[in-house]
Amino acid sequence: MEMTLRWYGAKFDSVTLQQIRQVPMVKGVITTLYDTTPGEVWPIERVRAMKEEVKAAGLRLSGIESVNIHDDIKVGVPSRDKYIENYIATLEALGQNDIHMVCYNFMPVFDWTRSDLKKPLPDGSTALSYDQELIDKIDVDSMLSSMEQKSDGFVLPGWEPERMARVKELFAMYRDVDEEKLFQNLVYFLKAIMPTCKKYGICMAIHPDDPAWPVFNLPRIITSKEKIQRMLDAVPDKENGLTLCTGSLGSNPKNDIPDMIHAFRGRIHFAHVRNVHHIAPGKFDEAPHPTSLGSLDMYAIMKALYDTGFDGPIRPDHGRMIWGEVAMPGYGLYDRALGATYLSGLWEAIDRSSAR
Ligand SMILES: [Mn+2]
Repeated sequence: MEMTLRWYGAKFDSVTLQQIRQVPMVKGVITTLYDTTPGEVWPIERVRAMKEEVKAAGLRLSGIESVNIHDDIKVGVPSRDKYIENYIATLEALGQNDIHMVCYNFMPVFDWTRSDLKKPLPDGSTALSYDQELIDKIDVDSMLSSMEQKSDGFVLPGWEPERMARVKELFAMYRDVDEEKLFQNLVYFLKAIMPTCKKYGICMAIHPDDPAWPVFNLPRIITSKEKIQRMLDAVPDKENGLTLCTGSLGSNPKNDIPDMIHAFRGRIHFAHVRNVHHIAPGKFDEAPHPTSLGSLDMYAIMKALYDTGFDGPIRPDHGRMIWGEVAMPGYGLYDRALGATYLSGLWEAIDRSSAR
């Protein structure tokens, strides 16, 4: 595995590449052209410049999170073919720059949902949290304004203002899209891009839906072992794979994550490893990374990745906001650095005890 941190680019991130370079064991970053919009072709010169910038800081560009998918592809309207062509052109620009992992998601309207971006925890830190009861009580408009108020001026991934301005229109577009239709639209997209992925050795890593159940009556298709297996089987090329996000899958206590890691062996191209604290069904807080502070067995997760020979990029995921840091919710430096160090420590212990 290669330890990485997510980085949004110098214009958008409060964390610098120089800071990331000083986190023990972190060798790479996962980044994106954050100011592009879904459906746009990424200019090859900009991809090259992004790669050079990361390299100049002594780090490797280990993959892209994300190249977002235009809604026309998810909805499956005829104009999708044009946007798929654009997506392929972006993949070519990445492949020509020797970039081989692309994370994306196939969630309608919202990339991820939380009821609170700054829930105070007993230790005085704040964390993202989710409470289905609260979500059921609010309408989409008040959800948008609370996300904006609590994001400290940062643009949240998947909640870009230009996109959110069209939120009613987006809901209308998805009115007739049920789970099956969304699934078929995903398969159509994957089949169309596979030849390009094979040509350049690009592994596509779909991110699970977060949380792992339908929100605001929108369909969710990457939520459980069975559904993920169906997606992998529908397009069996190894380039069609998964981002194993323990926090998203782990929002549902029924998901046995070490078991999934074994089941999807060879198809996991990227790992997001974080802990969640289950409070009640449909209610959880994002927890510090260590096992004893949340509900997931982080040792068993890292052991399963080790035992299945996982060799892709891995990153700690959302961190709490600690030590007075002001950053994009979930993406401060300090708690993620602690997470990277903790996960690297688990890996070292597993590696050394297995070698004997
Ligand atoms: Mn994730």
